[in-house]
Amino acid sequence: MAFVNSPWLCWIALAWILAAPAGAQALVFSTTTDQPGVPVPVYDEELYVLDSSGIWPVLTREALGLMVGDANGNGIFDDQPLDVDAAHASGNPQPGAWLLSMTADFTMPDGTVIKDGDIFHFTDTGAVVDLPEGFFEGITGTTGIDVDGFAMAQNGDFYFSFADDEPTTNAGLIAQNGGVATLDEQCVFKFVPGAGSATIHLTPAAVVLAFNHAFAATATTVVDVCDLEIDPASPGDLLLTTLSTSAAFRGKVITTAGGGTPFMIGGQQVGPMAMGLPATTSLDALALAAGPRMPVLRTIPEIVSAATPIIARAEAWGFAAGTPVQFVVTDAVFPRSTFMAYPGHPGFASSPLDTSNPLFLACFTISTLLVTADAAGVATFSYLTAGLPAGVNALVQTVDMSGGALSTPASVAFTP
Ligand SMILES: [Ca+2]
Ligand SMILES: [Ca+2]
Ligand SMILES: [Ca+2]
Ligand SMILES: [Ca+2]
Repeated sequence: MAFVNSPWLCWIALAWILAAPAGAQALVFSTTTDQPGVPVPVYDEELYVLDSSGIWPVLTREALGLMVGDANGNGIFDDQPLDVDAAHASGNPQPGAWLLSMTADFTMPDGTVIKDGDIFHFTDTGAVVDLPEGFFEGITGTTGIDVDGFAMAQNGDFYFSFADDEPTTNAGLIAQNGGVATLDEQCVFKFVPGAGSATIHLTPAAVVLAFNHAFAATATTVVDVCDLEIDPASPGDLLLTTLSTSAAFRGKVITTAGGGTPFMIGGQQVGPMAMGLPATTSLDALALAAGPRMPVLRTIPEIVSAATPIIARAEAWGFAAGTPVQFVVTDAVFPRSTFMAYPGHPGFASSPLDTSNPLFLACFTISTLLVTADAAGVATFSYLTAGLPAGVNALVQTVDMSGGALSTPASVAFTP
């Protein structure tokens, strides 16, 4: 067919891709443990999106380190929370695009403590708790909980799950729980704003039944529901994933639609195989994509030691082949660089780089910092670390000089 090589077809396809509604065929996830990846692992504190062309980072370890800041004061942005265990698109611009919950408490440089039961988002200058742990305790009659699943419907109703079995004093929940005062970690709760307490939306038995129905299995437990999301194709239903280690369920995602059905992306069942991850991978965060794929910057490695000189590199992915990509570097500002919004730019429309630093503008005059993206859409800046001064921490971000898209930011620290 002659049409195949027509340049017009490329433009038609591109227009179709750009017009596709965000998240229509994409699902954001996090893994429960680090998994192998190239050129860097898939870290459990990161968010990735799965779409019909594979997986892609949407919250990188490097950017997360900058969003938290240097909490322990060692001059390195290495204070990422241990593990993201719940996520939901916030509708806010970066760096606050995700409502998050973590598996462990952590402290921001300004002293703000984010608890494992909090739902929070990052801001230009720090982090804000949207729904505190105490709120979830109040609506469920519990204490010391860890939220491991969270989703919000269009009408503001929200759904959540706990990371552990939790004793409750709430008479309504005990009644819904068959008279049992311990709420199982497999429970999915629902809260309607304005109500006095949450209700059990899915009992453990209902969750197990849905997974058994989806995979023609006869399990008696799925261990723990570890995140949930509104089914984009059936908004009255939920997507669910569990900590089950059974081969039938591990790392899989179902929708409760139809009594329990495998959730599909690009004609494939969502799970470790579709993600190109080991079959032993479990997922602990599900969210709908907040926008199209954005360019991603990785510093490899993030920490460079002067004692062992290497050829280090910064790699920016996700550009069209042949795109001129400008690397921009400024000194880090401690303990946390303030993010500045660049709403006119596609991609990660925010930057922690210090525009008052003379390096910012100087970068645009250094020819080696302007790199053409290769056939795979990757722009790489490599450098020999021998002789570089220790104690310096550089923030790096790239910009597509033809389309203006900004990549995610990253840092690289030079230690003795
Ligand atoms: Ca995780
Ligand atoms: Ca640090
Ligand atoms: Ca949590
Ligand atoms: Ca749970």
